[in-house]
Amino acid sequence: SVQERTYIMVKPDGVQRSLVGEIISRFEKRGFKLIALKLVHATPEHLEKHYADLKGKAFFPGLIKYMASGPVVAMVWQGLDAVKTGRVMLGATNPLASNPGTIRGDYALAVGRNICHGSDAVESAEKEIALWFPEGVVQYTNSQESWVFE
Ligand code: YYY
Ligand code: MG
Repeated sequence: SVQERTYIMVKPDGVQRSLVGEIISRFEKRGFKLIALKLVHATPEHLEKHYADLKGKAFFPGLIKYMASGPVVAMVWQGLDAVKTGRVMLGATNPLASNPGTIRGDYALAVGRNICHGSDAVESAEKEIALWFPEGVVQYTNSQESWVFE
């Protein structure tokens, strides 16, 4: 749906490597609407909730340590098929398998330093948005909408 929302996050390596603007720019130019954004240095406890589904995986402790190593940029983007399209724009989890033209395919090499996160389903997007933005998202009219959608 046109109202679909996804949670997109620039990970600590993306922030350190000055890729925040680039990643935001791709979502803006594609036609998605930014409805929430903040820079946060998340705690391990918060990140364990975000990645609760992966608890028990061998890479889980390293993943939490990496994600807590610096600030991340937390965002909510809204638009047509935002969850699936967002994942396509990010590329495969392992950057070596990501196509050029995707964010990971253009800027990353290692699975454990893949610079960005995107929700994998509408239900997980709703959970992640609630976790990172308990204060809620921002309501406003974007005048470009009528030019982006039929
Ligand atoms: O949703 P996505 O980020 O593409 O992958 P997930 O399977 O949810 O894993 C989350 C995160 O964990 C991934 O972005 C990198 C890291 N990771 C890893 O370090 N090693 C793996 N073998 C798999 C995932
Ligand atoms: Mg995932």
